Amino acid sequence: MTASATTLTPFGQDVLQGLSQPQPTLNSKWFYDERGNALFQQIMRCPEYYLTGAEAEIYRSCAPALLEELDGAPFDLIELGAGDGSKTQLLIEQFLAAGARFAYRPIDLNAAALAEVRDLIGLRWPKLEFQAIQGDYFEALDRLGRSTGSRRRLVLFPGANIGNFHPGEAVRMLERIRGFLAAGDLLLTGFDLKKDPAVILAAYNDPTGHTAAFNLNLLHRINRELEGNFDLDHWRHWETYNPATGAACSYLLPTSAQEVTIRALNQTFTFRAWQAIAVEISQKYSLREIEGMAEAAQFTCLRHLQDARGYFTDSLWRVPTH
Ligand code: AVI
Repeated sequence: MTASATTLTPFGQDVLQGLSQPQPTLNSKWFYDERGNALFQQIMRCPEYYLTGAEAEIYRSCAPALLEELDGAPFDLIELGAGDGSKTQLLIEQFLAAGARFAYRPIDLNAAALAEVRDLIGLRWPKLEFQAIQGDYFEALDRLGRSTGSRRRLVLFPGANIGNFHPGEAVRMLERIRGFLAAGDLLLTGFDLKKDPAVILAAYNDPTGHTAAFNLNLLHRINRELEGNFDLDHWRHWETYNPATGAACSYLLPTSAQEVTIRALNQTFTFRAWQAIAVEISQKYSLREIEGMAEAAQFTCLRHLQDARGYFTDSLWRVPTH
């Protein structure tokens, strides 16, 4: 008998649903348990994973462009997915040096990451108004409430996290964010750009194997949390990049036929040799496509802030007045 969906954790429900499809999938949002977070930190330090350095380069110099759009008015700096907050600190430093008046309100699912950011901010800038909000983006935005327009909002959505959604879903998500903003509010979103496919493939195939370990950790997590018996010696990480669509996709591949029992789901899944489980999309965009997304989500695209190599953009959008 299959475990009833109601008795399962959200992780269990999602795994059951994903692995029961003709094309099995696992959602990459489940990568980030404690081990997954540590592995992602290692990926961000890999020289091949250019995204982190490129965005830090942009954050180091983008404050004047942002402040210019804010016209000296006080504002709330809201960050979706605070991570370790290191890039945002680059921005806060410049904002404070320029005399900007603002409160910093990071949002993250991970309570430990938020506690670290709180400690760091408390140490460096004890007088800065700070509010950490734990939860998923929309739950947390709900708690903050809709913008009344009396105090401007600058929302940061960094790290190319938007790329982990299929393009249609990404637009819907940006539209939802817009629902919490008022005319004149700003959204700064990190997008990884289309480029030499070899550079993109290398970023998701580092020779040290951190990305492979990161993806395979999802099977470990199923074994640990849902009493699965994936035999990790028979699964491989595989990456593809399609320059026509801009989709970089990760798969987990069984090198021989596998029968996997997941006790918490009361289910056994069979996989033929090389039958892929799709796990992650990391969508790459052109500047033109990003401008189209801004329009579709009813924002005005103000400017693209890019790194010197043109690998990455943080695109600055405003909610128009009508
Ligand atoms: C978090 N996200 C933007 C990363 C990316 O590039 O898609 C996750 C990642 N997956 C493998 N390497 C990094």
